[in-house]
Amino acid sequence: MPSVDKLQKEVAGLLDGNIRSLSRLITLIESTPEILASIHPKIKDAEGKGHIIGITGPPGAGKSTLSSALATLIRESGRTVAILACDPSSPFTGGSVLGDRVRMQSHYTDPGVFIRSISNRGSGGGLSNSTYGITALLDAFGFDVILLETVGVGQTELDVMKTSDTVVVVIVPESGDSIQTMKAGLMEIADIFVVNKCDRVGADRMVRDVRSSLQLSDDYRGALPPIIKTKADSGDGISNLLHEIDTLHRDSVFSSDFDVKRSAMRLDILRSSALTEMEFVLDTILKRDNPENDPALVSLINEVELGQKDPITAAKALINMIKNK
Ligand SMILES: Nc1nc2c(ncn2[C@@H]2O[C@H](COP(=O)(O)OP(=O)(O)OP(=O)(O)O)[C@@H](O)[C@H]2O)c(=O)[nH]1
Ligand SMILES: [Mg+2]
Repeated sequence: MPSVDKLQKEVAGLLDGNIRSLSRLITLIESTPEILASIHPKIKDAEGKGHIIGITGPPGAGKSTLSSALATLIRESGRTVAILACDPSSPFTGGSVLGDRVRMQSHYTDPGVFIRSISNRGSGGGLSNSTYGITALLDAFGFDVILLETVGVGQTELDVMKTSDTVVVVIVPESGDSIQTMKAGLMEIADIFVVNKCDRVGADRMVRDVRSSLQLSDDYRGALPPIIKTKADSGDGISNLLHEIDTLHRDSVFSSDFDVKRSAMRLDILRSSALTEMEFVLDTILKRDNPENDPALVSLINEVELGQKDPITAAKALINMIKNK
């Protein structure tokens, strides 16, 4: 843990536009997400101006290529952009690091583009907690757009995507099973679908498949989310994609959906963080030799272990004990 003085100095640096302070604070949050408690009060007034765009989809779908191409157009429109890749196997940390260096190379000398990767060090909620904190830093620093890239469709990725204002789900013509995968949760959170690698056969069929799945889904009684074809490595379709992203965002800010969504997002993160915390508390007190357990708790645990009390009833008693502590 850094000293309070050092932390305050870095936060002041961040608010002053010092990129090194930003980088150091990101490193601190990545290793110790709890540090956000001391940082947040100082940055909260600077937050809420950046547009957070989540980009997710199966491995190798072209998410990094797409992020890089989007970043180029975002810069051309005069805005600054941060790209945060959230995954251990992601470009900047994983196997495709070389390829990604090449893809992102054009941005390295541009101070208006910030690129960083973070990995899932902790367990259960670790990545989404640190992503939330880091996104808050990038937002407070003043980036106009923050691109969050995650790979896959697991719970962690879904949690990370929930910290975004606009979610883009990227699939490719050959990912035949991705429609199935989307049903596992991605479909509900997608604001825009991208069929990338549309130079390959089957792109139009994939667009039709996505559309018919959406039409069958209960989640989209109104307008269907846009489905956009891109060829990220040549830049085809990217301006169309950015136009849709910007339009959705503008409408959402205009109709105040944006604030509603951000509030819901914060409550959602509160819930998942509280669950993680609760699990930690339970794991601690259910250690039978925990010296801090009071006698009533010790005997409750013993009774369950010996089969004298049913675990379901005991769980309610246990929660009451925690509540009354
Ligand atoms: N043919 C074709 N190849 C593409 C296209 N877009 C990206 N690629 C290639 O697809 C490969 C994977 O691209 P990435 O951008 O690394 O994909 P990713 O989804 O970020 O990959 P992970 O982060 O490893 O999941 C690279 O070789 C890209 O050059 C496209 O539109 N068409
Ligand atoms: Mg990638």
